[in-house]
This record gives sequence, structure tokens and C-alpha cells, in this order.
Amino acid sequence: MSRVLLVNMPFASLRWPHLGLSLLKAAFSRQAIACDVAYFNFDFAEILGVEHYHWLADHFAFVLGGERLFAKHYFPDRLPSDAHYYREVLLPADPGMLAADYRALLDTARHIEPFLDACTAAVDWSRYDVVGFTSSFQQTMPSLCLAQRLKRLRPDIKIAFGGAACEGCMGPELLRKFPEIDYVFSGEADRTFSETVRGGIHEEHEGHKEREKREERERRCVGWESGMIDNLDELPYPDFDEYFARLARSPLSAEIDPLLVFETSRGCWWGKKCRCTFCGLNGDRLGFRSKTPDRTIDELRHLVDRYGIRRACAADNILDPRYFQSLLPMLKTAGLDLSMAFELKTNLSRQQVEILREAGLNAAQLGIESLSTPTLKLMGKGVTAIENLQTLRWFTEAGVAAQWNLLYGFPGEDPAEYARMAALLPSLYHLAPPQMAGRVRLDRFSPYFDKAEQYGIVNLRPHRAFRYVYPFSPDVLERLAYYFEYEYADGRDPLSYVQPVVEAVAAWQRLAGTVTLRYWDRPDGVLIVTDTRPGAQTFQRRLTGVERVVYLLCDTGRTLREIVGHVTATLGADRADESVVGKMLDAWISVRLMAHLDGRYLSLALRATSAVEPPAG
Ligand code: B12
Ligand code: SF4
Repeated sequence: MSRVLLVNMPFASLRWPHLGLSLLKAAFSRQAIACDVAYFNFDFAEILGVEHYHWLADHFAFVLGGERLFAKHYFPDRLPSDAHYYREVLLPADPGMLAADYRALLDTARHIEPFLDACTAAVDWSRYDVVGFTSSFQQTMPSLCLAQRLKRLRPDIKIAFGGAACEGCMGPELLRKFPEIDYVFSGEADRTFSETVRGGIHEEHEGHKEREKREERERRCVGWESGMIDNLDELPYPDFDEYFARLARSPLSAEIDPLLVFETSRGCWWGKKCRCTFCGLNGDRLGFRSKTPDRTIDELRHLVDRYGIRRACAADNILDPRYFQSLLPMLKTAGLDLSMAFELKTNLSRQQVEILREAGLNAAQLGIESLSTPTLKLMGKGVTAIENLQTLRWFTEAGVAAQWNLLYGFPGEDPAEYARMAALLPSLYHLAPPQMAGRVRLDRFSPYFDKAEQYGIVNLRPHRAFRYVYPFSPDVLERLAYYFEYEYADGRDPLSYVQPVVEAVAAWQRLAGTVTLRYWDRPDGVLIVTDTRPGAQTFQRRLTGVERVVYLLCDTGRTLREIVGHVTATLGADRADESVVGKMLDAWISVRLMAHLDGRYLSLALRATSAVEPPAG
């Protein structure tokens, strides 16, 4: 029976185990196939230092800085020069890039040969028949460099590749262009990889040396259709042992605060109905599947007990909405004491945000993307600006770290929406700011990629960074690239109208955490609002009677009709004169206590928690 080594190369994060490899290892264990996992990303980080390593992993992810370092090693003298790369790729992506940073990037190259030597020497390769490389997070060229060495050292070892960079046509193309790869697995491989190995990768090789031919190599691409797991409860628990062992013996361990990674679902239920136009997640497979709540709790308990870590990050693209009635309340009482991060769609209620918080959510990646409903409609996001805003406010209020991005450049977007957004943003400086304001990326598998013309996207071409990694013809690059560049059929340049939004976001980021807009609803029926945002006209306001009732009602965005109806029901018809209420709302909008979006009014102040003393007055 074959023995398998799974390899996690740079630039995978050091902060968590690799979920895909940990599941594959567990799948091999079930089949009684010996399998180890090598976290060579640690070996590189131990040469570079944690900070430099993560800088390369995160800062250069989309300009492929890490891939290029290894590509220069793999293809000596076949790639365009560093000076070109700097001018054509790095500077356009980051005009403020310092010369020192550029030199630091280039200087990393001298560590590659010793790193590969160390990887080669660290393992007794005669113990393995199959070596599997995972390839996302700039891992393709680092993996190929090591695979090339292995093939020279032990030509009989079978090399398999899998992971996000092998999905769709990218996998077969890698197989065609890189002779060291024997097998590519596209998509989920929980079942197919162990079955293929059990079926005899090794034996097949022994008998059929001539299988080097191109046609047959293509046959060795195992597709996702055969690999998709319908019932996620059938998956084993991931085996993180080697990650934690590697972390424990690393001199870097004191600098790394590890997280558990878990998944409760795969695919996206929203995307299955209406894929967001920019979304390339999940490759070709969006079919949503989720684990049963009992199984999820058992798995989390197992992970917490085994590894003693109580911080976790879900790899899910989206939360199963049924979990509000099942998994999340169960987590509250399960006694796991877990703090978790999840990616979430923003069509939530205040009560749901509270359920999430009580279940242990302490960070969320919110799919906000825009604060303009017409733009959100264009991208098929299925939420409105007001939903985005109220959810952001509830998360800020609940103390859950909200991470989100503000994107622009959606084909067909109305520039006037950006003028409106720029006017709105200074009212929001007391909320969690976006991590970045940036042009929407064009990813493979997204509707923008698949139906570019239909969306008014022209001149679609692989992101220029790929030319600096692969010395191949344009048609090959088209099949290898994950990110693309493009122009608009109507000739627009978003930079001509988004600048005020970009500047407002920069101001927001600078001010984050230093300004507040908060209210206290006192038992004596007085609602106190304090405001320290830049330009605030009054530090403190008192709202009573109808004002208080309306301000509290607009915790969720409300129409004027709803507001008037509510005032009539609670205070009587004589207090609910529509024009009087309308004037009150307008006055609040002018002093930025309230936002008016999509025909709805939303109170902007955060509800004070009991931990904060109400101001006197
Ligand atoms: C969760 C997630 C994260 C988490 C990390 C959690 C983690 N597990 O590492 C967070 C939010 C932190 C994150 C960060 C980033 N991410 Co991310 N992330 C994902 C996401 C949504 C799921 C990944 C996951 O764990 N899936 C579940 C596991 C079980 O699946 P898997 O790893 O793919 O493994 C399966 C198969 O691929 C296959 N397989 C995998 N390896 C191998 C190897 C062999 C030999 C075989 C046979 C099979 C095989 O079998 C496995 C089991 O079925 C994917 C999108 C997606 N849906 O895949 C993006 C994705 C992987 N991320 C991506 C990117 C770009 C990033 C960032 C650079 C973004 C950024 N600038 O912040 C960073 C990089 C961080 C780093 N350096 O490690 C890209 C990668 C693109 C690429 N071609 O490399 C993806 C594909 C999203 C996208 N479309 O842009 N990410
Ligand atoms: S962006 Fe999120 S919600 Fe939209 S299709 Fe992709 S995974 Fe689903």
C-alpha cells in the first residue's frame, strides 16, 4: 500500500492548520493508508521571520510576489526582469510602495535555495510513494520547485496537486505544462484522492512507464463531479496533529497565536440561486451542503478537547440560515467556550446578531461590498444598503469585530451613487470602517468572468502578474490565471468618480475607534445621544416623547408610513402628524443622527451597553 506525504508550502498562513490537508490525512487514516503532513511553510518562515513571511503572504497575494520569487528559481532567465515587474505590476497595485520594501522582496530570493535544500533533507523520501501538494495562497511555484527536486531525487515518487489553484481548466493546464506533476485533483478530493491512491497510483506507475504521454497525462486529472461530498456528516474530523506538533517545536511558536479551522458547510445557498456577479468562490461547485448541528458540535468538541484551543475560524462561505434555530443556540449552551469567526451575509435581524454573539461569534467577515442599493442590485448581492448599515451597526454595538470591504467599479454602476456614498460616510465614522476600498476583482468562475460581454466587460485578460510567474504563451496564461484585468464597454474609468469615497474611507480608517455616536435610553423616559464625530454640532442631545419613540423604532430601517403608524399606535393619532414627523426626521438627517436610504430611516447611534455609564443631564 502506498505511503503518502501531504505538503503545505509557503505562503500558507502559519496561524492555522490547513483544513483541506487535515481532512485528506483523516480520509487516508480511514482507509488505513499511512499519511503524514509536512508544514514546510514553517521552515520558510523560520528563515525569514514571522513578520516578513506574513508580509509576503498577505501583501503580495494578488500580485503574486511570493509565486514570482519561486518562479525565478524554477525558470532561471526565462521571466521578465525585476525592474519590469516593479514598474508593471507592483507600482500600479501599490503606488506608495517603498523602495526598501521592493528591495526586501527581492532579497528574499537568496533564501530559496537553502530553503529547498532544507525541505529535501528534512524527509526520508524513500518512505513515500505519493507526495501531494496543496495549491492556494501562492503555493503553486513553491510546490513545483520542491516537486522538481523530488522527481530528480526519486523519479518513482508520484506527485499529486490539488487545491483552489487546480480547479477548472487550471488543473489540466498545470499538468500539461509541468512534467513533475502526475495527478491533478480539481475540487473536493476527500474521497477521490484516497480512493485513487488505494486503487494503486504506485502499482500503475510500476507497470506503465510510458504514461508520460500528454493524452494520458490529461486523463490523470480527477474532476470535481466525482469528488463532491453530498453528506458532509460523512467527512472525518480533520487531523491537525502535525500542525500543532510543528508549531510546538518551532522557534516562532511564541509569536503565533493559533486558531482552529472548521467548516460547517460547503458551497453557497445564495450563489446557487443568484451568484454574486463578482464571486469566484467554490470554483464550479456552488451546491450548498451543511453538517447537522449535532455532528458540528461533536466535531468542535473533539477539536477543542484535542488541541486545547478556543479560538476558531470557519472556512464556510456563508452560514446555513437554519442554524439560527439549531446549531447557534446549541453552541451557546455546549460549554465549549469558543470564540469564532464566520463569513456572513448581512440580511440579519438584531436578534440574530445577538444569537450569533451568544454562540461565541467574536469576528465576522460581512458581505457588505457597497452602501448603495442600486449598486448592490447590480452585483446580485440580495441585500440592501440599509440592511448593510443596520447590520454593521449591530455588530459594532455587540463588540463583534466586523471586517468588510467597500468595492467599486461594477459595470453599469451609476457615478452619482458614489457622490451619495461619499456624503453618507462621515456620518458612519463611529462604526467599524471597511478594511479597504478597492476596485472589484475579476476572478475566474465569477459571472463577470463567464459572461463578460453580457456585463459590458471588455478586453478580459489574465492579470499582468501571471506573465511574471509563467513564461508561457497568452492562451496558456489564460488557462492558468485565477485573476483577470478588464475594461468597460462604455469606456468608463471608475477612478474619475470614486475618489471622494476612497478619501472618506481613508479618513474613517484613521478615526476608527476614536469617535462615538451613542445613545442611552434612561428609565426616566429620556434618551440621551452623545456625538463626538468630526463636525458634530452638539455633543449631547435629549430626545423625549415622540422623538424617543421614533429614534428607538428606527433601530431597523423604517418607512415614513411605518413610523407614523407606530406613533399612532403607541402615542395616539394626535402625535402622529406626518409632516411634523417628517420634519423631525429631516432635522435628524441634517445633523447626521439618522440616515435616509432606500426610502427608509435608520437611527445611526449605537445603543450604549450597561458597562458604559450614562452621562449626567
Ligand atoms: C476560508 C478561506 C480563507 C480563510 C483561511 C482559512 C484556511 N483554511 O486557510 C481566510 C479568510 C483567513 C483566508 C485568507 C486568504 N485567502 Co482564502 N479562502 C478561503 C475559502 C473560502 C475556503 C478555503 C477552505 O478552507 N476550504 C475548505 C477546505 C476543506 O477545502 P480546500 O482547502 O480547498 O481542500 C479541498 C480541495 O481543494 C482538495 N485539495 C486541497 N489540497 C489538496 C492537495 C492534494 C494533493 C489533493 C489531491 C487535493 C487537495 O481537497 C480538499 C478536501 O476536499 C477559499 C474559497 C473556497 N471556497 O475554496 C478561499 C481562497 C482559498 N482564498 C483565497 C485567497 C486569495 C486568500 C487571501 C490571499 C486573501 C487575502 N488577501 O486576505 C488570504 C491568504 C491567507 C494565507 N496566506 O493563508 C483564494 C485563493 C486563490 C488561489 N488561487 O490561490 C480562494 C480560492 C478564494 C478566491 N477565489 O479568491 N481564506
Ligand atoms: S459572494 Fe458570498 S454570498 Fe455571494 S455567491 Fe459568493 S459566497 Fe455566495
